[in-house]
Amino acid sequence: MLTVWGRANSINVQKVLWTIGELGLAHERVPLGGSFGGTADKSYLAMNPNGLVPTVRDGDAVLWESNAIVRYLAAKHDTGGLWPEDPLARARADRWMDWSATTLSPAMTPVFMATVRAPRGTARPAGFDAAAEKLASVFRMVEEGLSEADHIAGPRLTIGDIPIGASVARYMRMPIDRPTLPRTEAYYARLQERPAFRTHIMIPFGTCQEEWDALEKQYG
Ligand SMILES: N[C@@H](CCC(=O)N[C@@H](CS)C(=O)NCC(=O)O)C(=O)O
Repeated sequence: MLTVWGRANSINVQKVLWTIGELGLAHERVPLGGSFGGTADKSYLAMNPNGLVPTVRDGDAVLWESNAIVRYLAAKHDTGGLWPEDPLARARADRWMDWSATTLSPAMTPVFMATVRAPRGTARPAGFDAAAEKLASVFRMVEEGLSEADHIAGPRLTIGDIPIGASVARYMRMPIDRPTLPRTEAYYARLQERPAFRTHIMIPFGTCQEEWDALEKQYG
């Protein structure tokens, strides 16, 4: 049985839960982080010295870093599927995971924090428009990346789609202006046909403690 530590509305936790859902693995989840706290507890830091979520335990093995966890689960349970066997096919999927961590996520976080996580009524910070434009340019790359196939690294779902698909769902639901991205919108619709994506990714963001608590009750 896998154990996942992390709140349901964290994108990095969601990537792991979506993967677990795609693979049909039994698991339990301990809500942690955000308004649930617990990330600075000694016992948690002993498992994850970053004090961030998610953390996963599989038997005696403890892992942190969401993309590494996704890769591990896919390689262990779905070689030839989520985990492409061919090295080049795998690198094509893998690069989107790395790109997501190094380029997409840093561009998305400030915009997400300003539009979704900031308390209601908070003015948009200086530099917001430039940050939103930077984010749009990042998603134009995703749009281009989807020009040859239905998924980010080929015709079917791979590890590469996990961070990209989760991020697309965030971007499409943020209250901001977006460029027209027809391929990305079709991709987003395609992902929503997947039960595991609907269960773990298509949940409300939650804007305050009460909503986060309700989310945990509903989706926990
Ligand atoms: N690179 C890490 C980043 C983890 C991360 O930043 N997690 C955020 C949530 S998305 C977190 O723990 N924030 C503090 C909190 O939720 O208390 C990963 O991919 O696992």
